[in-house]
Amino acid sequence: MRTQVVIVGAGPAGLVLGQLLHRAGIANLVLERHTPDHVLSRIRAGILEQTSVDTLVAAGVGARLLAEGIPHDELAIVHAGRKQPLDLTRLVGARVMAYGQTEITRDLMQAREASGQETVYAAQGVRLDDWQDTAAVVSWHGSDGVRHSVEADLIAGCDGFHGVCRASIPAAAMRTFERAYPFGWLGVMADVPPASPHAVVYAHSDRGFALCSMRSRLRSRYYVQCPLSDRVEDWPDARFWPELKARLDPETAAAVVEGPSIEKSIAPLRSFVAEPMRFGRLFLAGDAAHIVPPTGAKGLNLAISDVALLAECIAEHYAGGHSKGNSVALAAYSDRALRRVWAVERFSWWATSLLHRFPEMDGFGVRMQQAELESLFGSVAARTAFAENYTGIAFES
Ligand code: FAS
Ligand code: PHB
Repeated sequence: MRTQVVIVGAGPAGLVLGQLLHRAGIANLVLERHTPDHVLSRIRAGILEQTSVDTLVAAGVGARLLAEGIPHDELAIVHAGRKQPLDLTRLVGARVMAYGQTEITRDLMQAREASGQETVYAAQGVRLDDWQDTAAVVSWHGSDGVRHSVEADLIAGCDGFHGVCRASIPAAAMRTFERAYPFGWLGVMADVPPASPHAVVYAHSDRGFALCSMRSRLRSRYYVQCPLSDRVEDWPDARFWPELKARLDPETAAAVVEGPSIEKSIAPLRSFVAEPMRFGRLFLAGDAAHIVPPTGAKGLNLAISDVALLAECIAEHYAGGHSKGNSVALAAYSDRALRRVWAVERFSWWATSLLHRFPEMDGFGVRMQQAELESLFGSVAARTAFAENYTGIAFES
């Protein structure tokens, strides 16, 4: 088999890249280790920046998003039982869109199938046989039990944090940076009207962080900070609902509609970056290259901005008549992507440090957190800076 670009991973990064390359007339093959149903069963992100919406619309997969997505012109921050609205459109002239990552993935899968592009699901044992300067070769075991191989000009590693692509790179060729947080997020989905249908609510409380979001006007998404040692079984609904409300301001708590959880999971929080994001003919994008704690609602948005840039560099590469992996456009990808990655890592780390209760935090640290929150409540400039980062920094990468 031969193609121009092999994409490892059919999450949002891989599928958006595949769609953008297809629209640029660049042949690509997607290899995914799970089945489509398994990929769609994962509950992940829910908030899109405007630039992500624009990228999806430009990729030709924005119709349902524009019809069903719920615009949020504001968000709210709760501290010491008080709620401070941040009017995003008034502060920075931008807003975000509530639309689940699962639905984005579904739209992308349908578009890919409709355009007749090839996707190999249940590809086991994907291996990068060559990704240096001479050639790019990837192999895998198909569901037919046969080992298949494909030669390409380029490989896009869109296979997430636990994928094979970054793991294939010799440690000496890469620098990694990491911060693990001493707590996790318990996420709960329930088919009840959201407590705050027009704004994501981020709550700091002595009991720990809580977040109120949604997937539709009839489906709510909530999170509470929990110890890393907790398991889902430790959080029956009877414990979750009163604990969520205890961490909110009275108005939002009163608006919470309880109901049976339809999904419950605990995710650890981490900040991680691998540098550079390019090795020979292998280009990393999305969670394969970096992870942010979900506090800033950035993981999915950063993955989409990575592949929007990568698709632009690849299109420029081929427009210059190149087929090998050596062109100015491709050489610029990693540095351009990393400038945005680090800006988003900073905001996500800062928002996580601001809003969570750190078990080991000393009295000074607690006072610093309180002072930072008070400055958000008291300063339009502080809220403007928060809003600018939350809605997506305009970026000349
Ligand atoms: P993904 O991990 O989504 O996709 C990688 C794909 O590669 C997967 O389908 C995987 O099966 C496949 N793959 C892996 N190894 C492979 C191999 N060896 N061969 C072939 N395929 C392979 N972000 C937010 O903005 N808000 C949130 O609330 C939020 N919540 C999250 C909760 C959890 C539990 C997790 C893990 C992440 C969350 N994120 C959130 C971040 C998340 O949305 C990611 O940023 C987003 O999925 C990144 O997309 P991808 O880079 O495509 O990686
Ligand atoms: C979500 O809706 O899942 C969500 C919203 C905002 C975040 C994280 C997750 O910061």
